[in-house]
Formats: sequence, C-alpha cells, structure tokens
Amino acid sequence: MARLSGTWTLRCTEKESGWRQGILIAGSNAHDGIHEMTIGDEINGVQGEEMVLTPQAFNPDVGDWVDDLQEERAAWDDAVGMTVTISADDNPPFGDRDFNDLVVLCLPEDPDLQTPHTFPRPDLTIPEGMVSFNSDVDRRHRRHRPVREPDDVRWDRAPEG
Ligand SMILES: [Ca+2]
Ligand SMILES: [Ca+2]
Repeated sequence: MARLSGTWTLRCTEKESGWRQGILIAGSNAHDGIHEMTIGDEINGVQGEEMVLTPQAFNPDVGDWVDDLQEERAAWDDAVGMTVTISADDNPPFGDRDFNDLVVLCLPEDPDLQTPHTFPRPDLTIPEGMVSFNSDVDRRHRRHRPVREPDDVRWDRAPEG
C-alpha cells in the first residue's frame, strides 16, 4: 500500500490482466472505496491528510475484491514533481510477479510537491567531505518521502479547492 498526503491525481498507465483491477482508497476526504481502473482512467482531486492506497483485483472465484501484491516507487519528475508509482501483481501467492496487472501513477496536484524547492535537490557545489554518507542518505530519503510530517508547517495550510 502507498501512503500519501495532499491532493493527487491517480492515472492508470498499465492494466494487463484478465481480472478487473482497482485501487482501494482509505483515509481520503471524498474518495474512499474501491475504484475500478483500466488504462487511461484518471481520478482527480484525491485528497486527504494520510491516505492509504491499495491495489486490488476482482477475483471471480471468490466474487470479491482482494489485495494485489504490490511494489511502489517514488521519484522526482522535473516536469510534474513528486510522483509515486504503484505496480500490482494479482492473485498472490500464485501470481506471475509481472507487476503489470495494474500500474497506477500518482501525480501531485499540490504546488508544494511540484516545485524543486519542496525537496532539496542534489547540490553539486558542496565540497567533498562536508557531508557524511549517512546524512546524505537521510536527505535522499526525506526528499522522496510522500507523507508529510505532522510538524511540517504546510499541514496548517487550508486545503485548496
Ligand atoms: Ca501478474
Ligand atoms: Ca500481467
């Protein structure tokens, strides 16, 4: 499951499975529940302070939605900002682990997550030896962390829209 805060667009970029696929949203202001998705589908304005996104597949034998096995990846895209990609393989533990049964790209709608100033970019001007390896790893981790800290002042800002 992916944990997100703020306002996001969810876009299905891959769906290669015989089973129906969807994303289960919890903790949102207005989008909780299962949303069936296929390639090209978009859900806009998914907003919440601590949302949990879980890819699911509709298992026809069970007649219900069941959790997929999933991988997630956070990345910085210079064009759109902070992105999170959820890749799912259905029918665990019997899946083929192709992780393309459902792929959902999460795109930020918050300006804070769209500017290079939100997360420190690598500063190549820092002289060698000034930064220890550990703090470098910490900073990289912080930069990609999709959930904001409660003590972050941005939490106090009123939600947009
Ligand atoms: Ca699969
Ligand atoms: Ca597949």
